[in-house]
Amino acid sequence: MLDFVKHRENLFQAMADNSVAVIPSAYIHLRNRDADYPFRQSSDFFYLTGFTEDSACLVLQKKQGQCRTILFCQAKVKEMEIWTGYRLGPEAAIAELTLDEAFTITELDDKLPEYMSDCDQVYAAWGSEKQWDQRLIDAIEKVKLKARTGVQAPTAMQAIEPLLHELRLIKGPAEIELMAKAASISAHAHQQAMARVQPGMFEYQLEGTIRQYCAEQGSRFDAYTSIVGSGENACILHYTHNDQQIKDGDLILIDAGCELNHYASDITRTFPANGIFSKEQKALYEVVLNAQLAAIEAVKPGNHFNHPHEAALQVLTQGLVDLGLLSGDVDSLIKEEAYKPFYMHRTSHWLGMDVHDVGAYKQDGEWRVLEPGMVLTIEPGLYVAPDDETVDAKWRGIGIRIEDDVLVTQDGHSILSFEAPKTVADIEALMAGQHG
Ligand SMILES: [Mn+2]
Repeated sequence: MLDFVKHRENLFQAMADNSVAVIPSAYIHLRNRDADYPFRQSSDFFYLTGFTEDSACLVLQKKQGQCRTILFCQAKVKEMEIWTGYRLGPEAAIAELTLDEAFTITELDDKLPEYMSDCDQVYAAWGSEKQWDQRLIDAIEKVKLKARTGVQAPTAMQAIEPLLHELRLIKGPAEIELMAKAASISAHAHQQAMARVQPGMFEYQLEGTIRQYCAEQGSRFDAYTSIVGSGENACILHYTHNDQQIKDGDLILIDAGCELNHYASDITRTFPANGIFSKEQKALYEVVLNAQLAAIEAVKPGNHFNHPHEAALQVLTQGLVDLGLLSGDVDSLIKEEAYKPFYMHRTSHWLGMDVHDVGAYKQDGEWRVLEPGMVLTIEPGLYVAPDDETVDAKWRGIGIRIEDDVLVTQDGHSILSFEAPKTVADIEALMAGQHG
């Protein structure tokens, strides 16, 4: 079970005394006319509350060592609930979410100056959303108006991210369990896609296969928009049109992962539409796979965040030279970034509640050292542009990426997404079983 009270306690501990933190929920965004996008709670807000409604705001006050948790949320209004569904309401929220106080969201602007009075600092995600910046500044102004009554107004606007996102970067046991489950569901969904693909299908139909499987396994939403790129589309890094017909002889790159109770998975696999890699596809695939394995080996406590990337670059560049796509001395080619036309992105990002999760990548200008509880992706790739005249025509239009979710453990790492097949032999065997 996720322990939201514990998350708040950890944040309180990091906050300076005599300070207030303000963390708003996410908004509902309009898609078109009266239709909204599906609502997704703000990760920061959910991490501290477990509350999934919109139009809410969390206020944490630490004053003379005393910590208070206050929630503002939508009032319980029967007529509104008939249209938009159940609301918890402030009264029930206190016990349900273990709060000290709760009010309706319409009371926020009146109450905020009270909570800020005689506090020195206001922690918030300053500079993220103009309306909130203005709202908080208005509240500070209201406190200043009370100066003659002896009330002190806050004197510092502090970024909440360094405190809160440091906590989110190190995952606890319940978070790791959720992420492992999400990764397992997604890994099996990739297996389903491999098993069901047929030349002639449209990319979005394979996308549908993945979503349906994840839903059957208890995931309501994807962690991000799935990328299903066949043939040359695999060379477009963030391809999400997913509307082309899959051809015999294509490779298909699928970058898809489900979200489970606000925790993400992020897996990429590349496989042949007809179940058998061509000679060129296999040659490039083996290079990417070996780069990925080398990068995963570099995930361990004490190594820094960039170690896996460096390991991947070494193998990828060597492979490009061996296959004749580049020529020259490998170390010089890496230094000159000669690999960039074929590998233009980085190897890793943090993974957590957000697919590109929070947490600093560098500390004091140095790549950060990996610690147990961090989760990162390892996702090298090679992409040969369809119009790349510098290489033999047989390589053009091939795009490959292999991505796993890797947890840093005490003595190394654990691959959360290990159930998604990735060797040529395993993929071809799985596909042969289903096609034969
Ligand atoms: Mn990724």
